[in-house]
Amino acid sequence: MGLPEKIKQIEEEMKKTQIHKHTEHHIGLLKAKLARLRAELEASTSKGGGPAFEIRKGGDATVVLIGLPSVGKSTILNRLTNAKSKVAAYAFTTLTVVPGILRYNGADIQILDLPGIISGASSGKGRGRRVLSVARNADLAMLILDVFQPGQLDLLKHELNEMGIRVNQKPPDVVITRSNKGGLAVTSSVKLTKLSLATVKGIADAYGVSNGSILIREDINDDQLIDILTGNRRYVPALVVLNKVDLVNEQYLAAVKKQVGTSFVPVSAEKGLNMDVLADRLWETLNFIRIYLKRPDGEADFEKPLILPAGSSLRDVCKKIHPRFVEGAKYAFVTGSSVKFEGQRVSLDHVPADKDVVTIMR
Ligand SMILES: Nc1nc2c(ncn2[C@@H]2O[C@H](COP(=O)(O)OP(=O)(O)OP(=O)(O)O)[C@@H](O)[C@H]2O)c(=O)[nH]1
Ligand SMILES: [Mg+2]
Repeated sequence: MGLPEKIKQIEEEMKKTQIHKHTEHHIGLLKAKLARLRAELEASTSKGGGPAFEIRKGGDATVVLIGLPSVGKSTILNRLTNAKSKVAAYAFTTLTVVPGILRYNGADIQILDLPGIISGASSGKGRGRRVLSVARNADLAMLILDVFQPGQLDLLKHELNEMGIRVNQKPPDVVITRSNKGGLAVTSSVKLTKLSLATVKGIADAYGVSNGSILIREDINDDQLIDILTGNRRYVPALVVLNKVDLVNEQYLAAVKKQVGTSFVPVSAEKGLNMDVLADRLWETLNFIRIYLKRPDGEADFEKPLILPAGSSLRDVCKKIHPRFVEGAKYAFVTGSSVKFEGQRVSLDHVPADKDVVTIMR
C-alpha cells in the first residue's frame, strides 16, 4: 500500500470513530500516524505546482494578504501602499506576488499581495501551496473576507493549518529531550484535561520518540503535542479584515459580527473607509517598538527609529544597528517609560519600551 492509500485508510477510520472519553486515546494515535504519513508524503513529492515565488524581503516586517479570489486583496494593497496591483471584477486577477511598502510610525512594512486561494489550496489546488507557503515566513497574515462571505474565515484558517501554519497561537510550552536509551519519562507541571499521559506516550512513540523525557507545562491537546513532535510548524499572528462594507448597512454588519465570532476590522478598500484604523491595528498586532537612538554627544534621531519586536533587549538593539556593533557595547543610558528617571544607566539585558531614547556606550 502506498502512502496516499495509507493516509486515506486512516482518514476513513477517524471518520468512523466517534469521539468520546473512551476513544480519545485511539484518536490521538490515529492523528499522530496521519501527521507522520503526511509529513513523509510531503517530503517525497513536490505538489506545489511550480517553483516558489521569488520574494525579496524588505523593510522592518512582512505582511501577507490571504483571501479567496476577488475579496479585494489588491485593492487593499493599493490603498495601503504605493503599489499598483491589478484590480478587476473577475477571479484570479493577481497571478504572482506583488509587493508594496507601507510607511507607518517610522517603520517600513512590506505588504505582499498574493493570488487568491480556494478550498483545497493546501493540497495543491490553484497553485495554492505556493501562495500559502509565502505566509510561513510572514510576520503577520491579513485574512481578508468579503462582506457577503464572512464564513470563509474557517476555510482560510483550515488551509493555513494544513500547511503547518498556526494563526494566533503560541508554540505549546513543552520540552522534549531525546536520548538513546532508558525509556520515556513523561511529566507535566499542570493538570492535563485533554490528554492522558498514556496517550502522550503513545503519540510520542508513533513519532519514534521512545527514550528521553517530555515535560508538559500547559494544558495541551493531542494536536498541539503532534505539532511539537513534527517540529516544523510556524506560528503567525493574524488580523481579520472584512472588506466591501460599503455594500451593507449597520444591521447587516452587526449580524456578521455575531457570525464571525472573533474581532475583525471592517473596511471598504474601494471607498477608502476605515483604512487608517486598519493600518493602526496592523501596527498594534505586529507588536513592535520604536527606539530612538542618541549618540553620546548628539541629538536623538526622532525621524528614523529602529524597529524591533516588543520584548527585545538592548543587546538586540545593538545587533540591529550592526551585527558586530554588539561586540564593543558595554552599557546604555535610557530615557523613557522603561526606566525610572531620565538618562538612567542600564545593562544591555535591559528591555526598552516603545519610544525610548537609547544611547549605547562602548
Ligand atoms: N464595493 C466594493 N468593491 C470592492 C471593494 N474592494 C474591492 N472591490 C472590487 O472587487 C473586485 C475584486 O477586487 P481585487 O482587489 O481585484 O480582488 P483580489 O482579492 O485582489 O482578487 P484576486 O487577485 O483575483 O484574488 C474589483 O471589481 C474591485 O473593484 C470594496 O471595498 N467595495
Ligand atoms: Mg488581486
